[in-house]
Order: sequence, then C-alpha cells, then structure tokens
Amino acid sequence: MTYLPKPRLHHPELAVNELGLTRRDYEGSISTLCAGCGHDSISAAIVRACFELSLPPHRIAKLSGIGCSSKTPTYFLGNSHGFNSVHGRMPSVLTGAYLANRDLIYLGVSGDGDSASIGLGQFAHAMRRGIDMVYIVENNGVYGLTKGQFSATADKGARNKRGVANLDEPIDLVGMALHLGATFVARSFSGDKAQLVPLIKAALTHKGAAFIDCISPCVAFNNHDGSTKSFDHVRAHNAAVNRLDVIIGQPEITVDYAPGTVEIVRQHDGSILKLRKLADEYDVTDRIAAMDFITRHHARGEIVTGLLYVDPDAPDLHSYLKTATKPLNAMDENELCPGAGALEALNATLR
Ligand SMILES: Cc1ncc(C[n+]2csc(CCOP(=O)(O)OP(=O)(O)O)c2C)c(N)n1
Ligand code: SF4
Ligand SMILES: [Mg+2]
Repeated sequence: MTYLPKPRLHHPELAVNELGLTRRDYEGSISTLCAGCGHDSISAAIVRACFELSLPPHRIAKLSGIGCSSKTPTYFLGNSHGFNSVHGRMPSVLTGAYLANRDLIYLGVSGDGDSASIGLGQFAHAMRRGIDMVYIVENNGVYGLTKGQFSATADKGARNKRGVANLDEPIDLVGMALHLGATFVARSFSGDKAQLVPLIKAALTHKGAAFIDCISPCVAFNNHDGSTKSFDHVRAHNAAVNRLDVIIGQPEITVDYAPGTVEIVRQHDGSILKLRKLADEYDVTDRIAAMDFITRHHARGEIVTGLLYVDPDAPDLHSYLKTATKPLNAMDENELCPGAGALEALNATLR
C-alpha cells in the first residue's frame, strides 16, 4: 500500500499561522519510505517552510519525476496541486504548467537519478530559462527506488553497500546550476533543519529559478562506511558558508545586524534575506566566485552548504516572453482566441 491517510485530529493548542492554519494542514499522507530516509526530513522541512510563510496550500503546485524522492510530494502539502510525472521529465511538465498559470507557486522535487542521469537535459534547460520555481534535488548518490545502483552524483571512489567502488567522475548539480544561470543556488543537508528550512523559505520567495541540492542519505543503500553521502561523512566534511534567516515584509529588523558579519539581500518581491557569513570573504552575489569556491572545497573533500549564489533582481521566463499576466484557465473564449484579425496583425509583425 502506498497511500496511507493521516488521522485528521491534532492537538488543540497547535500553533497557527497568519492564515489560521496549523502545521498539520501542510502535511500529506503517511510516508511509506524506509524509516530514517533523509527524504522524509526534507518533506518535514518543506512542511515547516510553507507553514511559516503562511502560503495558501491551494496556491502551491508540487511536481516530481520517478524515484523514492519523487514519491515524497504525496507526504507533504496534501491540500495542494500535485503531478507525479515521468522519470526525468518533471522540469518540462513544470515549465508547461508555469507558462499556463503564473499565479501558482511551483515546487519541483526530484532525485539525483531523476535529475542527473535520465533527466540531465531537462534539468539543464530548466536552470537556464528563468522559470520561477523551487527545484529541490534529494541527493543520495544512488537510485534508491531501484535498489541502490550508483547515480551520476556519486563521488569517484565512493563504495556501494557491497564494497564496489564507483569509477565514474561525479556530476555536481550545484556547479551546473551556477554555470547555467540559475539565480538562486544552495546546498544543504537533510539532517540540518536549522539551515534547510530558511533556505527553502528563501527559495520560495525568490523570483526566478531557485535550485537546492539537498544531500539526503539513503539508509537502505548509501549510509555505510565508504559512502560520501552518508550521515557521518557529510557531518564530518560539511563547510557551511553562511547562516540564513528569511524576514518577510519586516525590513526595519535589519538595523539590528552587527556590522561586518551580515549580508543583507533584497529579493525581487521586497522580502529580505539575512545572511550571517561564517566566511567573511564569501559574497553571495558573485556567481564566478561561487563556482570557484565550491570547486576548491570539493578538491579538499569538503561539501559547501548554505546559500551559494543569489541574484535578487532576476527576471523570470514570463518577463522574457512577455506573456499574458492572466492564467490561461481564467481567460474567456474571446481572450483565448481573439480571432483572425489579431492573428493577421501578429503575423504582420513577423514578416
Ligand atoms: C524511463 C524510466 N527508466 C528507468 C526507470 C527505473 N527507475 C525508477 S526510479 C529510478 C532511479 C531513481 O533514482 P533517484 O532519482 O536518485 O531517486 P531515489 O530513489 O534515489 O530517491 C529508475 C532508474 C523508470 N521508472 N523509468
Ligand atoms: S531505498 Fe533509500 S531513498 Fe528509498 S526510501 Fe529507502 S532509504 Fe529512502
Ligand atoms: Mg537518488
């Protein structure tokens, strides 16, 4: 059985957000993933982020591909729109939905197999097009659902459960996202909610393509000595670049920041990110420096986590294409099909 509803009753004193909703209103069905799977921690972080941002669940559309990671949208945001697509094809389905209706908040959830192997082409184009979305890869270095084959993000030399070493060079999705033009790029770890929840909140309020690579140990096939995606390995090699809070519509709070230790980033919609830099020289607005930073730390065996790059004033695909502001499903027949005269006028501009 893959669908288990949760009991609707909850504690009467559970905190409510600005919409009068509790955290439970952002949950989904009971997870059927392995106990301890990192993906469940990411689902919990998504629930918390959406609850804390007071997002209306009916305004969120969650889309995924195929894999244990891609099953997770069943386990959060049960009152939102959802579409479980084909292996590696989530980005194109999300792109179509976003072009048809820009009024929804798009959340794409994928795996390292889904995005770095079969879906690599789709991933690349989604990053470079400025689609206003949050794209989370739940990265465990294996194809969990099909029993633990190495994925394309597994590090060279990493060993599988049977002790066999991976001989291929890894694909770093963060490096690709930076290279291809994503305007919000971050990496986190499923077991670090203090970092992950603010990152998801920041990504949700970012206008443009926001990518989060979240290391998420697979307890069944990739959480043993020799794996570079295990809980222990990531804890021992994690180098966080910054600490992040998201403050929505409260710019006056910025006056409390200690000089020299904080980076303020104003996002396109006016919301503010507060970045407490652990590394003083780290600049979140410098794409080239971010690429250099992660490459140098990767060579040292370190996993850099935190917000690596953001362009707070990024344009999105609708602004490039100058598309209608109204969602297609809200247009009447005349707006959808304005007639031969309008078509002729359009064609004339292209001759
Ligand atoms: C077209 C197609 N090819 C192959 C498969 C088999 N398949 C299902 S899930 C999967 C890999 C999933 O790996 P990942 O995206 O990393 O998710 P995880 O299970 O690790 O979370 C594969 C190869 C499929 N379902 N469809
Ligand atoms: S096989 Fe791995 S990825 Fe899949 S549910 Fe189990 S622990 Fe999670
Ligand atoms: Mg995987």
